[in-house]
Amino acid sequence: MRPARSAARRIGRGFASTTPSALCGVLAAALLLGTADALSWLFAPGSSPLIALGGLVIEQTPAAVQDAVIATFGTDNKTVLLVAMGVGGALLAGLIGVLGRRRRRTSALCVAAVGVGLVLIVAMRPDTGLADVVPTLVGTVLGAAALPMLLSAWFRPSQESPQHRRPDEPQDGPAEGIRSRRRFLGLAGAAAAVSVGTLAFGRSVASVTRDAAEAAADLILPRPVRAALEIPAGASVEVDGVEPFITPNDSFYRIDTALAVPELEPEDWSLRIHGMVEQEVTLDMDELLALPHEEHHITLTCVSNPVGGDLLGTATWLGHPVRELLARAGPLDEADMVLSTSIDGFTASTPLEALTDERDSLLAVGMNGEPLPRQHGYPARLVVPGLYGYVSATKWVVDLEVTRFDRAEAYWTERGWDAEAPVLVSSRIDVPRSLDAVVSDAVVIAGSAWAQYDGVAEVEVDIDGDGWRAADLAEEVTADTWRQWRLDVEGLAPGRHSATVRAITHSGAVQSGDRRDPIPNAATGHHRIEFRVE
Ligand SMILES: Nc1nc2c(c(=O)[nH]1)N[C@H]1C(S)=C(S)[C@@H](COP(=O)(O)O)O[C@H]1N2
Ligand SMILES: [Mo]
Repeated sequence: MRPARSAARRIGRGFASTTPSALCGVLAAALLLGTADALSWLFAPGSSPLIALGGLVIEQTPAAVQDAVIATFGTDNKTVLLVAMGVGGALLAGLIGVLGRRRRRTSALCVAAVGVGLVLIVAMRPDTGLADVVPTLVGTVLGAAALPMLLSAWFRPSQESPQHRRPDEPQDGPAEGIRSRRRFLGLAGAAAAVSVGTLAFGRSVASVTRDAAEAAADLILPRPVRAALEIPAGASVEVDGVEPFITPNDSFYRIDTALAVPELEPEDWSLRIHGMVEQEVTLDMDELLALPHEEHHITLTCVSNPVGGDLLGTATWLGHPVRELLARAGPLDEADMVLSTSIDGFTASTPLEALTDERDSLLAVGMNGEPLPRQHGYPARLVVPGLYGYVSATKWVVDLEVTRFDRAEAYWTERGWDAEAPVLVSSRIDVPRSLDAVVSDAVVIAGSAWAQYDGVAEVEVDIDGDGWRAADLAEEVTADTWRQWRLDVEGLAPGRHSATVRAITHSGAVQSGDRRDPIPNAATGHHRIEFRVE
């Protein structure tokens, strides 16, 4: 036999026996996770190992990687995480399956070890009791038991028995081989059906409970003592393709570390204000809603927004001024920071001053006339004009600790981001879209600019590197909101052109053109697009 052919045959045989054993591993893992997921949704809400593992991965992923994922995939970052987890999990499970071809017992132990790891991860989550680990334990027992059975059905009863056959050789000639394959197909089919079925069941129970909870979310918003300014028609430049001034709730960007949105009911909510204060204050939802509420238009921005990106939006927020809440507690003179904590453990460090000065920092319960959507912090969150979300906009907020920057650190600060992060002036071109062909010699270039708390005073556009020209600005609603702008250009010759934008604030800060990554305190650089005139 020629060596090349025998090598090819060996590889072929290797493949033929590796693929089914890897498949056995994947099936056992699916059985483990599917059962655990479904049981958890039925009996111990929030204890799914998938959610716990995802949470851990999010927490442990280096900030630079997270940021790259957020910058590239924006709000889809959670899907990317799930796909990555799926691929990683399938690889590991496949490896365990391949190992199990020769060592059934060891592979079952590996599944059990992975299961115990998952149990520990579930147990590490805040607020877990004994009942929360049961679903994962049950799944683990099933998965560990299923793997050797599947392998035995495909190959032959056991490698650990004293017969000296090649492992992939059926036991008693072709007839036994076929029976064994049938047994395998039956078992594998059952395992696949059970895992897909339970997983789908678990997910649908999850969505039914969520819908029910959403329907039951009957927080009645208080009438504001101070309503938001009416948005003047002049706040829009009336150009198709420019993002509307108010971002609807269902298209508002969402960024957080929560894989499963916390389900916090108003009757279970309370806020504790403590730390360096004269007196601790605790407030439940009825008490909060009875306090005077104000409505303000505020643009919220994510520090991870890349140049030209869309991780920002403007809403009309309804809330009680944080300034007044803090005044009840009486912060001590030495304090300079408030560490806010969410029900899921996320923390943000906000300069005390930004919460006590005259700006409209809110403990918000309403967003665009509705209770906060669950994804955006139901039943209460912070909104602070002029600071990036990660240092101020804690959703599902339940705790405010008055402290000092040299005493406490927040979630993202521990991961390399700046402890303080005021919003940098920035601007974006929405129209034309990059590489659009414009069929006219009267070109409209338009977009938005923002510099919350300072406010946008000027926007300038540079066409083809010919120098900055002043754009027409829409009416300013407040210094805390973004501002639309447009520039009408005539007489551009057919062919390729570029446009670059920059903004200048009321206090004279000019948007920097230096290209810089978002970490540690926001990207800088001018948004530039290219388009064709035809
Ligand atoms: N509990 C909690 N609050 C959070 C976060 C989080 O991960 N967890 N992320 C912050 C970040 S980084 C941003 S940009 C804003 C985004 O708010 P949104 O999702 O309502 O747009 O929420 C902030 N509040
Ligand atoms: Mo963010």
